[in-house]
Amino acid sequence: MVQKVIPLDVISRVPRPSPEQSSGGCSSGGCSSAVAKSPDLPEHIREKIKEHPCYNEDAHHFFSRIHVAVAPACNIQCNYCNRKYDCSNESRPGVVSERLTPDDAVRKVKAVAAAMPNLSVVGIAGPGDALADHKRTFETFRMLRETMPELTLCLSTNGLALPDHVETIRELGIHHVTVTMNAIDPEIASKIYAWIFFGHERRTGVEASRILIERQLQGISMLTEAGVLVKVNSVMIPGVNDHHLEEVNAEVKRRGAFLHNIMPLISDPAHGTHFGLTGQRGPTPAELKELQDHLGSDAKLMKHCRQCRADAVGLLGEDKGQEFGLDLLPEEPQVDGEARRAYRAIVDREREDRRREAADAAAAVRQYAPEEPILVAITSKGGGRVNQHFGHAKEFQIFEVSSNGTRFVGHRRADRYCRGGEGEEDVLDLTIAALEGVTAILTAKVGRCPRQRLAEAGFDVFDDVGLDYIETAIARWLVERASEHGVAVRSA
Ligand code: CLF
Ligand code: SF4
Repeated sequence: MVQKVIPLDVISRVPRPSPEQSSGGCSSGGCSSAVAKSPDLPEHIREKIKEHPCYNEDAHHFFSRIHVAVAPACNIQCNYCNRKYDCSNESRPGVVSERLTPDDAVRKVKAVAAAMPNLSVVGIAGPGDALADHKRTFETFRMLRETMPELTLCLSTNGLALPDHVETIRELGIHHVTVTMNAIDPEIASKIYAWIFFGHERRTGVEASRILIERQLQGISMLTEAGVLVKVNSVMIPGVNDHHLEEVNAEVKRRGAFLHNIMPLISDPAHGTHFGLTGQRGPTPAELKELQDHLGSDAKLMKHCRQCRADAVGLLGEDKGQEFGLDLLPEEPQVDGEARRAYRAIVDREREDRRREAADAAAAVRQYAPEEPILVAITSKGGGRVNQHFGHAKEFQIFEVSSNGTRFVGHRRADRYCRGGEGEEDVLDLTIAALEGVTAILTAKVGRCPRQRLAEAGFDVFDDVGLDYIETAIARWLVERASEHGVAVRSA
């Protein structure tokens, strides 16, 4: 019963014609990751990232990942982590609901693949370090490789043990490895790490940081030489390493890293971390964007990371983990290969369709967008479309729009405004604050009350988008704005 399991709510829409103004002309003004879209990307790498939601921004609209929490131990102590919480490398702080044995992990992956044909990647990202107890990690990957070879395997590590395991990573066909690296200067790193456990002893201070950095850099070089795609995650910590991340970016690129993901420090005293308890703040969205803009388009930056939990399930930004607790899983989940193939065929058509519409939309953007960039917030539950109601959004995708084109620049978290049919006014205040600097909100639908409050706060709210692709919706809004407000039309 293919139709029952394909997540049509993600990819379906109300068909409507393109606006007359947006047809004709062509540009690369689409919103996908610049790295994934590079024409220089060899075909075998393009194939490796086609369905990886983290390595390819375009893929994250369509494909899901599951993290299996089989790795509770850690061999270092980061000042932004409390062991009672998820690994901050790859997750937002919050307890992992269940720690899994390798057998449990395989059963859970099968159950998720049976229910979600868009599942493409299995990651091990904690809740500790995936290589601190490498046996559990590799046993899980080995069993998955045998039982579900179509899934992409992905590993995340702090890098301390990495050089010892590159050969096994290569043997197991793990093509994607993330190394969290916050500094290449041991003095700076010593402000981020309390200790490391190496050579059968605990080490601290600059010496510990020097060892960690050497091992991280060595591991990155070994992986890239072995043909593994490496993503480097760095936590941006204002006043500690923010001005140093440009050097980190240059060094990891020199060693062949495919992507660099700069994530904001999450620092809440309630999480009990060293940074949280000592008042170290995280960067604002504007500070993060300023750094990303400063690094420029050659920096190979990932901008769509959601800092997910170590037991996350689903599209990036959503978490269906609660639906797949061990006690809810069938003993023998049956994966429907036909449903998986059918979903991919639909996605191929959708991607082609979106590419075409984005090219049309780019002409309208060139014509109607202001020269100075503005920020537009989108509500989406996947498929690259504006297909989520404002009241259901827990995050907004942010696009920068100017006469030069449209580009994805990140996301802002919010809380759900609509609860049980009622709007939460306090939540709306927080959302308004989170969307600071944004000009317009494009959404599938918004109620009368929140629309009014948002308008009073200065946002242009537009919900006449008919579940359009994001690029088309932005073009439609620009055209509408031009006709309503008499914005000057520039020649294309
Ligand atoms: Fe997981 Fe990480 Fe693999 Fe992705 S997450 S192990 S690379 S499959 Fe992705 Fe989550 Fe960001 Fe990580 S959004 S925290 S970058
Ligand atoms: Fe925590 Fe991960 Fe750092 Fe270990 S590597 S201390 S689990 S954030």
